[in-house]
Amino acid sequence: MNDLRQRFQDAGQGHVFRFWSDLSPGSKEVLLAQASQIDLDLVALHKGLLASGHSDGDDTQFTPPALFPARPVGNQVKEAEKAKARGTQLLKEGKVGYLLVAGGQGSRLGFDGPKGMFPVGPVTDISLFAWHAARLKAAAARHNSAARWFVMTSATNDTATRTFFGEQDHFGLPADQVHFFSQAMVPALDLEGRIMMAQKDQVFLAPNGHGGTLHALATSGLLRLAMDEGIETLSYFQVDNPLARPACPLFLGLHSLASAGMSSKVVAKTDPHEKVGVLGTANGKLSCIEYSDLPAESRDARDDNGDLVFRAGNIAVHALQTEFVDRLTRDGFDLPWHLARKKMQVMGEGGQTESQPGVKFETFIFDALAKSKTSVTLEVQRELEFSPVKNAEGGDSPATCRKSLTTMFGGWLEHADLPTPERGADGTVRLEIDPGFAEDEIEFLERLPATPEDLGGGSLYR
Ligand code: UD2
Repeated sequence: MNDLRQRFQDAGQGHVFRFWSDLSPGSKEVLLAQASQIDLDLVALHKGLLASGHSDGDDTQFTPPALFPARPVGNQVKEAEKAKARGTQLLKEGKVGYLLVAGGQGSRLGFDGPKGMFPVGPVTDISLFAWHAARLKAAAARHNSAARWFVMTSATNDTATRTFFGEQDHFGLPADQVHFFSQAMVPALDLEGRIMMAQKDQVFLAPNGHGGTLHALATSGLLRLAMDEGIETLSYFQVDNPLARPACPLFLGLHSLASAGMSSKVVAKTDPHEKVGVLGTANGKLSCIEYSDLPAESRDARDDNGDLVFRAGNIAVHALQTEFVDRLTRDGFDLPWHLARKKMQVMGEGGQTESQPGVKFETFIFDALAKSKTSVTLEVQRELEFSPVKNAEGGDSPATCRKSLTTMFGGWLEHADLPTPERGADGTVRLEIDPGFAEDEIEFLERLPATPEDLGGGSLYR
C-alpha cells in the first residue's frame, strides 16, 4: 500500500488518497484495488497532452479519399456485381463476424441504461439490441451460416447489457455465439491534470473511446477465438444506428477484393456546416477529420458537379481484417489520444458531489485506418443506412430515427403497390417491417407473398 501511495505521490496524484484516514477497511480495499489498476505512465502522457493543449496526432494537410459511389456507373457496375458475389461467398463460408460497439455512456440521450436497450421499433418498441440481433439472425439464415457476434461493453454497462441479453434469451441467437467483452477505463483529469475522484474511495473513470475496441478484443482472447473459428473479417457497427447493415455483401466484397485491412462506409455530407467528421487524409494518413479541424476553405470547397469535396461523412461502419487487428495489437501500436473537455459530476474538495470541468481521454477506431495499406471508402445512401439515436430531441433523436425507419419502409410498400397505414392522431405514420423479414427493399419484394391478401392475417404487415 505504501509503495502504491508513494508512486501516486511521485506522479503528482497523491490527492487520490487524501481521505484515506476516513475510509472504512472495505472502502480502503476498493480504492487500493482500483488504484493498482491505473497506468500512471498513461496518466502522465494525458497530463502532458492537456498541458500542450493538443490532441495526440493533430495534423493540418487534408485531401479527400477516393470514393466508391452509392450509384455506380460504367465499370463500377461490374465491379459492384463482382464484389457482391465475393461478399456473399464470405458470408456463406462463415468468414465474417460482427463487432458491435456499445460501451458508450449515452449521456446525451438521457436514457438510464445501456443505449442498446433503448426502444426503437416504431410499432413494436423493440430495443436497438433486439433490432440488430434480428438482422444478424436473418443474415445467418439467408447465408446458411452462424451469426458470431462480439459485443463491446464498458464497466458502466457491462452487467446490465449481459443481463438484458440473458432475459431476452439472446433474441433467439445461440448464446454461445454471442460474446461480450469490456473496454478499458481511464481516469478523467481536472484542468490542472489531477485525477478526478467520483467518491472518497473511487477514482472517476471513463471508457477509453471506441478505439479501445481493438485492444480489448485482443486482451479478452476473443480475437484469437474469432481467428481460430475462421473469421477473417469483422463487420464493425455502432449500437445507436438501427439502419446499419452489418451483413452487406457489397461492402464486404469491395473490402475483400481490395485486400484492405480496414474499410469504411460513408454518407454524402451536403451541408458544409453539418457537424459530422469526414474521411480524408491528414498529412498523408487516412482518418476521420473532425468538422472543427477542417479549415473553412476545405469545408466549403465543391467539385465540378457542385458536390462538397470533403463529403465523406463518417457513419462509423467499418470492415476490419482479423489479421490486421492482430498485427496492430501485437506490435504495441497505440492509437492517438483525443481530449474531450466536459463538465462532470465528481467529488469536490470537501467530499461533496458537484459539477466540475474536466477532460476525458479517448482513442477513436478510425485512427486505425492510417495503418491499413489499402482501404475502401464506400458511399451509401443516408436514408437507407444511417439514422442514429444520439440526442433526446432535435436531430439524431428517437423521433428522427423512427421517421427514417417509417419513411424507408413506406417506400418499400409503395414500390410493392401496397397501401401505407393511415396517419395516427399525432399526425405520424407508425410502420415497421420486421428487420428479420428483409434486409433491404430487394429482399422485401422477393419475399412478399403473391398478393396482399396472402400476408398472413396482418402478421407481417402491421
Ligand atoms: C461518432 C463519430 C462521428 C460519426 C458518428 C456516427 C467519433 C469521435 N465521432 O460520433 O464522426 O461517425 O459517430 O454515428 O467517434 N462507444 C464505445 N465506447 C466509447 C465511446 C463510444 O463503445 O468509449 C460507442 C458508443 O456506444 C456508440 C459509438 O461508440 O455506439 C459512438 O459513440 P458516440 O455517440 O460518442 O459518437 P459520436 O456521436 O460522438
